[in-house]
Amino acid sequence: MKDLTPAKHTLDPIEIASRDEIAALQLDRLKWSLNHAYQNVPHYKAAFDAAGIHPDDLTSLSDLAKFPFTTKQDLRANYPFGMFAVPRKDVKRIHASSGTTGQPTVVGYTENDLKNWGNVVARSLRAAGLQPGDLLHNAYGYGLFTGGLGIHLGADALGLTTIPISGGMTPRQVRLIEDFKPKGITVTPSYALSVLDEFDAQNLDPRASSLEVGIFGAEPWTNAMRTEIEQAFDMHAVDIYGLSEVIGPGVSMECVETKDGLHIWEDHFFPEIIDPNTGQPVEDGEMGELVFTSLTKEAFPIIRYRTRDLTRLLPGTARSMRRMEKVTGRSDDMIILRGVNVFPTQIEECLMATPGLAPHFQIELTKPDRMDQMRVLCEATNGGDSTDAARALASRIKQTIGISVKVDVAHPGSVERSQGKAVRIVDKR
Ligand code: DLL
Repeated sequence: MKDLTPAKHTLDPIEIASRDEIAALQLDRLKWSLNHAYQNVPHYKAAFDAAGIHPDDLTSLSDLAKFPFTTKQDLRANYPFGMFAVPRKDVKRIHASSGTTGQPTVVGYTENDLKNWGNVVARSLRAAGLQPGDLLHNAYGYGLFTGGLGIHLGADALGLTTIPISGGMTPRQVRLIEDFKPKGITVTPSYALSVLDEFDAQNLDPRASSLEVGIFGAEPWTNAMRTEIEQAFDMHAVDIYGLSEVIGPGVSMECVETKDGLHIWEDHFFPEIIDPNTGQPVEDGEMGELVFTSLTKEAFPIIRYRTRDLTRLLPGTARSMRRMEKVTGRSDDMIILRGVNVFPTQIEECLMATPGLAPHFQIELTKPDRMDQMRVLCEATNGGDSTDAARALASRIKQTIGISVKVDVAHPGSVERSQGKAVRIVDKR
């Protein structure tokens, strides 16, 4: 793999500014953002008033903890445009979550917001090792989902040549990678595995492809999966995180030279970690739920948004801005199996460590005889002995996570393939 470390002089100065400089900028912007939300969004005025707090009460960054949280329910209650802080005509773009778990969540962007979004995504793509003039194969879905168009904005801002292929039509993905020879690919890790299968199906060697870096996000994935993908494609694999409510992709990004967690672009998004049960902020380094406050957003300011993503904050390394550890999972995706908390990422780790198994899997939950049961459905790599592999995975899960599960190793191609975000859990209880 080539060294893709970006030259220092190409970074935004704030990426490597001192912590004091960053904190001063954050405090200024936080005051603006709280005022902007309070004055222009009835929900925030009502919520702050009910909590007996006013934007002027904030004199230090830690005062933010006195302000109320915003949840997905608040956004739903204000569907569709009730959380906008500017007149509708000043909103230049609308995106929305898929709404698979209920009413879609609608978000909006002013022209300035789109510019800032482009800049943080450009910063992210640069951190991945891309430079102006490079070719990018963008396989995140285009549409209401923020992935495709968000990456596209950043690619334009950085000066890349973008192939807006979107997700799906996997044979064509491989064909265009072969013909156009992109340097980077932006895609969910699970769909990257489908693309990888297609290379095999077409008898092509993915390691011989032009790809030098893959920028993976929109769903949890493990370091074990990183190793698998890096080896399969002979390219770097880095993590990009974001969510529609905060902006979309480009909230935080892993640097290709360190791959040690994701630097949060703290000049635009202020992070906190809270204990999900008490709502109290915890110290940096402690695990908990990630909470974000936007510092510059005009159309859709978001104050203390509970992401439900679990991670911890770590000090800066390749950049001064703090890092978040790879997301373990969403609190909604935590399975409680006979009293033990389990995340799909833990199953992924066990699976990747078991020889003879392909990286595709799905978890099925059932409740025969009023006892929760978990079945892991996965696939053998070609020619492997599936009985041995199933036994090995079940025993690894028992040893490392402490739960008994049933493992079914099926033929290659039996586990449902993802074209975007993978569905890891099928709950039949
Ligand atoms: O998934 C934005 C995005 C697009 C990020 C492309 C990265 C790349 P939503 O559809 O609103 O936005 O889903 C946001 O996806 O709260 C996390 O639970 C999960 N997620 C996003 N990135 C990561 C990641 C986009 N790198 C939700 N690791 C978030 C783990 C992630 N989970």
